[in-house]
Amino acid sequence: MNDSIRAQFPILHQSVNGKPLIYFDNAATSQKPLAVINAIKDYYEQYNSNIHRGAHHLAQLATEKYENARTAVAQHINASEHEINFVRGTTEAVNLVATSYGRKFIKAGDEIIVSEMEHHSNIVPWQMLCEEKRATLRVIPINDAGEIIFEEYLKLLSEKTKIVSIAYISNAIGSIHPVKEVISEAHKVGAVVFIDGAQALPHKKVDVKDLDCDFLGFSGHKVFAGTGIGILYGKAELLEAMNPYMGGGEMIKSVSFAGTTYNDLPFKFEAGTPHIEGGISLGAAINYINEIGLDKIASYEDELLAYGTEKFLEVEGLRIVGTAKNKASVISFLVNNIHMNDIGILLNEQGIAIRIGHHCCQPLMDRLKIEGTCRASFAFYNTKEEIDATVNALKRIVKRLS
Ligand code: C6P
Repeated sequence: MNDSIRAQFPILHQSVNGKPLIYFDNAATSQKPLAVINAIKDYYEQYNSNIHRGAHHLAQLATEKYENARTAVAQHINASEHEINFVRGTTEAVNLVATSYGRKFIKAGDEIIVSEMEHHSNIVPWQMLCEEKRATLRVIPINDAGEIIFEEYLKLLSEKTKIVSIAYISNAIGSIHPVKEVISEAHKVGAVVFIDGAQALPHKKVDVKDLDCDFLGFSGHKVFAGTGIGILYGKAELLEAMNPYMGGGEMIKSVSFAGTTYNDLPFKFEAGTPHIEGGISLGAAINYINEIGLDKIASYEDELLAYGTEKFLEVEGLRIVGTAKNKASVISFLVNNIHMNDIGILLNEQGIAIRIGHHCCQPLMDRLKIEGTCRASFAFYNTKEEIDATVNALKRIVKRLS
């Protein structure tokens, strides 16, 4: 990747604490290219309006752009437009399915399976559903490298299994799960599968037909779009069978005190005025990454991961947490007995942004018997020079604190 790509991201060209910013917190949220920033700006400067209801020019333009974004997302993941529901993010996507699908189809004694390394947003909604329905949450264990133990998963599956919900890529340690195999095994026992795609969409091509997942959720802000927007994909027949998540405007065909009829997909799940510029920004982001090419992005990030892994291990006492064979561009690490908070603070003093803590994966940290990690997560606009600068800073920190 070259300077012309970095030039598309204005935020990267600044100093923090007198040093050039090195942004390695992409798993938390990614930075936005000019194509996205301008799409949001254009919306407010040229055609801000509510959508789907106005008869006037601005409303028509806003509706067209918003729906074009839905089309871009549908094409990107190989779905149909009516299977693409705009939501606030991955968290809302999981909650929507747990509530709308779960309340209708889960009953006492049923089982829901998640893995030991899920983000809290892919645990808590299922726990809430299990509590309400007296169903049971079962957990796929992981090995020390941070991979799910597939044989153990197979043992958990039974005719009681109704939902399997798993991340494509772990946010905390970067493991890429064999989701296609997870899905096909779940289908053998008649369970539906939710894929948490929050960390996958920014890095790789996700084809819902090829995976045959029943649901997929992801967040716009991790895929170079604005915050507060995300996608829930669901197979049309499942979405049709589910009750609406929220009631209000847009999601109805007609309302009377005798009863209400719901709108067709996808509007049935989109009550109220949506996050219009968010949706438009997501369309712009998807078009942007497709212009670069996800294959190119993925292979460059693999290169960064391989380079970074080798370089980070040069730091005395540094241990990488999460060494799955199949990994995304995330390096979670700890250094001897230096507290992760100290590393985070001292790197920030050098203008280097990483995330520290449990990364909303406390059960994973319990399994690994650690409090948390330092996490450097790379995007395609990062460089090997930034990795070198970070490693040098880490070496200085070790010297100072050991
Ligand atoms: N992970 C991280 O720093 P929302 O907040 O709804 O956009 O995404 C939630 C979420 C769900 N699943 C996975 C795998 C995720 O990584 C995240 C968000 C961020 O790792 C913030 S905790």
